[in-house]
Amino acid sequence: MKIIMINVSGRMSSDGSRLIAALLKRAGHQISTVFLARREPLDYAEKEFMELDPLLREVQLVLVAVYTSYAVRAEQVSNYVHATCPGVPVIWGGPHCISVPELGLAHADGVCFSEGDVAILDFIDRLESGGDYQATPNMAFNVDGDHVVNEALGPFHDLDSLPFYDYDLDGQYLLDQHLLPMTRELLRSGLAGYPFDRPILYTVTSRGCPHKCSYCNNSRYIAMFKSNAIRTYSVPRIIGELKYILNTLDIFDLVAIGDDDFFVRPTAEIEEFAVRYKKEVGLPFGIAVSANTFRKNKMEPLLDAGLKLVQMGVQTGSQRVLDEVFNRKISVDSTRKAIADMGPYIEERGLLLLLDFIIDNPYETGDDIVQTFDFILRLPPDIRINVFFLTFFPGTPLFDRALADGIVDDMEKLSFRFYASSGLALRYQKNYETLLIMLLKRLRTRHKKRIGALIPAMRLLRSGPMRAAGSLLPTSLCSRLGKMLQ
Ligand code: B12
Ligand code: SF4
Repeated sequence: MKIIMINVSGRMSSDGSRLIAALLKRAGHQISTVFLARREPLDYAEKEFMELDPLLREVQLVLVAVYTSYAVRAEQVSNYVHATCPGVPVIWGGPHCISVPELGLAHADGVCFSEGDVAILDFIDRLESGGDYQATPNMAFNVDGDHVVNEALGPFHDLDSLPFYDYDLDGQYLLDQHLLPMTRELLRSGLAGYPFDRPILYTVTSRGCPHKCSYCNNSRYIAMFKSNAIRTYSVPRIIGELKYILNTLDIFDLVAIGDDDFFVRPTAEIEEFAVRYKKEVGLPFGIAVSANTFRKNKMEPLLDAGLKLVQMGVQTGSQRVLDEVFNRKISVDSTRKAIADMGPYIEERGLLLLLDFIIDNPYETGDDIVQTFDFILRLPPDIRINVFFLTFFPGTPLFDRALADGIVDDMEKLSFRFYASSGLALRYQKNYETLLIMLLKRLRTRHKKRIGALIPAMRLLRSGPMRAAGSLLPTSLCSRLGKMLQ
């Protein structure tokens, strides 16, 4: 079958859509992939979609890979396909469809609401053979306005059986004003990103997570299967894939392992990975870890193998918010301890430690926010911080809570804002304490060397009298200042 995969997320992702494309190729289908990979503006003009016409003319199936933040774009391109290619099914998949299948069904003929590895092949087999494709497990369909939601298959376990991500540039395109055949140069600049601004090869070597954070998409798997079973790729499979991609495309400067928590693996496996990675891959690499699973004996072999970046979620300095709002069973104290344990590696081994925080959370009090400020204030200057804005992703328990509390509207597209800073204003916490965090983040980023000298002034700013005075600032001014500080 001739298929087009349209990935609407603002980057040339290395996610499930490349895997689905690889699975389809292995099954003998012809698939081209178009990345709508510009970050902003979100909207695409009809003139731009018209560039897809030569590809669309040939295909029998259109797949759209959707993240919630880009759902508007998926809607636009799906409307265009429906209008120009009547009868060609448009099927959505990806995190947004796992979050809220019913939202996808308003614009697509069908959605894949769980893992797609088995479902997509099953669906196409049924479609080609004239079978009942609308009964495909893991998928839901729009049948004359009614939603047919089929059974969910259990978690997919045999990760090693999956093909490598599709990095064959032949048949891949970038759509940004014009349809451009993908080249090494386009991919290289598209994949150059934070924090090093160098091209990063993202990979994911596991699925599942032991936690149940209320703001995370993982909650959908928990709702379906009661837990989000951890499954890992074997070390030979990981190394095999990295070698394959890096040998095919020598454009990457760094490998980033996107697993929610690389340290869910046993120490022996991490040691095996470190030895083989150093010998057979050798590029500097990054991982994400959690304070709960952090162990020095897991770090050290990896540092020896070229580990240069560790990302860890702190989210808030308030234990109350972790417990009562985020349902995140990771204590502030254990997070502090893991950070302290990693401290020496920063100077001795050139490690960049990147900590994630979430601000603009309407469920935080001024005192909660100040606890986050204090947490950041105590961090050594060499630690980099990311300050994200809380996004209520539909399908998560926190979204449901915010909906019940009237904080978000059911379909409000702005609720799905980008959680990284992107010129968006503060929405919920237009107050002095939040401005303090934003100011501190800015000073740490721009005046790293002088941050030590600025700490007494920052302490003064967070003192009771200053907070009392700050509480008199009008929200409109806080909002404007917040924008300036981004
Ligand atoms: C690693 C990671 C990143 C990395 C790398 C992403 C990448 N791989 O390119 C970085 C840091 C760059 C990143 C960035 C972002 N991320 Co991120 N990321 C992840 C993480 C931890 C793993 C993603 C992954 O590769 N999973 C493994 C693959 C196999 O799973 P998958 O992509 O879901 O694919 C399966 C199914 O969805 C389905 N499928 C996927 N695509 C399609 C398409 C079709 C047509 C079909 C039928 C099926 C199908 O089949 C696949 C195989 O079973 C997830 C959390 C998670 N555990 O999934 C968050 C997650 C996906 N990220 C999220 C977000 C919000 C983002 C950002 C939008 C943040 C931002 N605002 O900037 C950006 C944008 C990403 C983008 N691609 O544009 C959210 C998405 C929530 C949502 N409802 O959309 C998640 C779920 C985390 C969360 N908060 O809950 N991310
Ligand atoms: S630890 Fe990360 S991936 Fe796991 S549930 Fe929490 S936010 Fe989601």
